[in-house]
Amino acid sequence: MSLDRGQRMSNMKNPAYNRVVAIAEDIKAMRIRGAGEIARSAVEALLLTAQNSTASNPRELVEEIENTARLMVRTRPTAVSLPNGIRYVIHRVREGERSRADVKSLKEVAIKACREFIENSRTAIERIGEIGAKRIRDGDILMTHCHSLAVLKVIETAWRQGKRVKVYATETRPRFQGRITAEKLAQMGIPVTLIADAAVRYFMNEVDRVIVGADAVSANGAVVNKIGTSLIALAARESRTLFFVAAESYKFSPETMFGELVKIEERDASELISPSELKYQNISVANPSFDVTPPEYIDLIITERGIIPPQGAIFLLQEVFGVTTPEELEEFQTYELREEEPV
Ligand code: RUB
Repeated sequence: MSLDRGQRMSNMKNPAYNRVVAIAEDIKAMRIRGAGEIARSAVEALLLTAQNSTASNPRELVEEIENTARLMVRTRPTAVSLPNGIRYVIHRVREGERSRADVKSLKEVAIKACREFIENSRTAIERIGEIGAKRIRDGDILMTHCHSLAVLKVIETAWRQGKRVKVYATETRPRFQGRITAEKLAQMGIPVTLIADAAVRYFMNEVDRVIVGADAVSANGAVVNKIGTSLIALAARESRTLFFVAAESYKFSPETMFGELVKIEERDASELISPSELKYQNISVANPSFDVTPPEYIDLIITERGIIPPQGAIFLLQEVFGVTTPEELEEFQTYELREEEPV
């Protein structure tokens, strides 16, 4: 995968190198997926790198960790949780290096930062479950899209509190993550109906609340989530159905405070149709994996710090990432400027 030769050679000395590459490949191939899990796995790769490093001095250790970070940010471009997780660790490691820590204590700094991020991100999901469940009423009919751990936690918590909800889960083509959602809900005994993505408007009048996850939240409160989310938001708005987003604060995109736009991942055409089934050479296939729901279509965003209106995204970003400079953001970004998809 895309490290230059020198970086690769230097990291291959690390006994965990193959495991680190396997994590990157799993993220790319979506065996590891969902913004939260992607971030935790990327930080897990940094943890493995730090734990197994045989670096003889602090600089070598920092370079190894940075190389793993570079490998990770090139896997999937849209989930901002990934660069945010990486920056969390790198920031602390560099601070440690600046304070002239020796290689042993710098290793400890790195390990502590990785564990902290992973632990905090899990606690954040629990908190979102508690906070979000307050906005679910007994008897509510819910609709969700794709497979989001944050959303599942909200529904699970409400259910455990005795709120008898029913859920419509969209299939979520082309990768069918909605089937995972349906299975997870069914395992918890929650009534769930799997529907085609195209059936969303057909059922929308019955629905009390739509709740989806996020891969990125921008400074203006727009939410980037699985392709099809913005169409569901449109249908919800038309029928005056509330539209909620469940997103941990590490999914908020600091770059967007400086005018960057979120990069939308374009996945392989074969996810839609195999080349052998495509009868005419002149049919092109487009497969964007995410879309952008504008803030006007979103009633509230449930974060572990509390519920905010989408217009409050900028304040949360300033609180969480206020000290970060554009230069610091640039280094591990997965973002690029695009004219056609303003966020
Ligand atoms: C997953 C997706 C999820 C968000 C939030 O897309 O769009 O809604 O990532 O998930 P993909 P979570 O399957 O392409 O990764 O709440 O688990 O972080």
